[in-house]
Amino acid sequence: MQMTFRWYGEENDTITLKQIRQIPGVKGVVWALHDVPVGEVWPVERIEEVVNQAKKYDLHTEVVESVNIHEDIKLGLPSRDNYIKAYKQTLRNLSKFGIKVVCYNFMPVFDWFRTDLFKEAEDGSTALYFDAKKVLSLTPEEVVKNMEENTNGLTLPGWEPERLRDLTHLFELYKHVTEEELLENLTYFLKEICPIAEECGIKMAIHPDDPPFSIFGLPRIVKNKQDIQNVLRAVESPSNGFTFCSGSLGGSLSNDAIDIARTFASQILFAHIRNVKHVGDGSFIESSHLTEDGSIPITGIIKALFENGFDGYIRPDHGRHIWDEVCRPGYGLYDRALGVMYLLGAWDTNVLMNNEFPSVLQNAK
Ligand code: DNO
Repeated sequence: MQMTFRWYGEENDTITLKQIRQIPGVKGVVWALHDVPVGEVWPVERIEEVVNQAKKYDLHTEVVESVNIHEDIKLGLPSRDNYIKAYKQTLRNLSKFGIKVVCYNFMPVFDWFRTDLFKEAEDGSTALYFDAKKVLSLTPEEVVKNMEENTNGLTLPGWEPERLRDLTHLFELYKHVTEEELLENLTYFLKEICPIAEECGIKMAIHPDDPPFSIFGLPRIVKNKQDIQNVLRAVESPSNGFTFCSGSLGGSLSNDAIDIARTFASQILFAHIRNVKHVGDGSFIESSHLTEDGSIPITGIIKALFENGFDGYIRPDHGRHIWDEVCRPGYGLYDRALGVMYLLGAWDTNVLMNNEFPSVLQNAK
């Protein structure tokens, strides 16, 4: 297991590499060229720039989150082949710098979404919130406005303005796309991409849908255990893997996150760990990582990953906004750093229970 931390880049984050370097146990940053429009090739010089910046702080850049997928690929339009060609070139460019895992998702139109980005919690902190009732009363345009206008002036991952410019048209295009067809389009993409990824030594790690159910009637195909199974079986390749996201899967109480972690441990390339607290009627708030603070058994998940030989990258996922920090929604320093320590503590406990020595003790021996 290797601890990482998401970073949005020198120009675009409130958090510095120096700060990340000082969080115990963090070995690398999870990054992306967020300003390259979806579907365009990531330029070698830009990749090199980020890799060198991180290197100065002894942090690796082996995990990219995300190289986003153009809607034409998800829709299976004839123009998809050009976008797939560009995607392959991006993988080739990334491989020049030792990138090992590329996280991506296949959610139509929206990436993750919430109804509130700074919902006040009982302890006075704020956090991302999904109000199930409110969703029913909002139009897609209102959802986008809500998200885009409440970001502290910072960009949101997966919310590329060029993609969301013409929602009506996009919704029209998806009107007749069934879940089966969406899976076929994903399979087409993976069949094209996996051989190149294999050549490049890169593994593709699909991220679950967040939240893990259909919204506004859009098809969703990575919602639960069966869906994950379908995607992993769609193309047999060591480069076809999975990003386990406890918070996304945990958006539905019918998902058993421990069982999913146990079942797919060897194909989990990357784990995003966070907790959410369900408050009834399908609504949930993102809580601290601590198991007792939410509805997701975080320590049970870590145990399941440990016992089933998980050997991938891991990162604390969204945190709350605490101690008056002004930051990108969900991506502050303090609560995520607390999350790192909790996750490493839980992992080391498993190591000890297994009668081995955590790395820290080994250093001291
Ligand atoms: C939000 C993130 C998502 C995630 C992508 C992965 O904070 O969890 O944007 O990075 O869905 O492709």
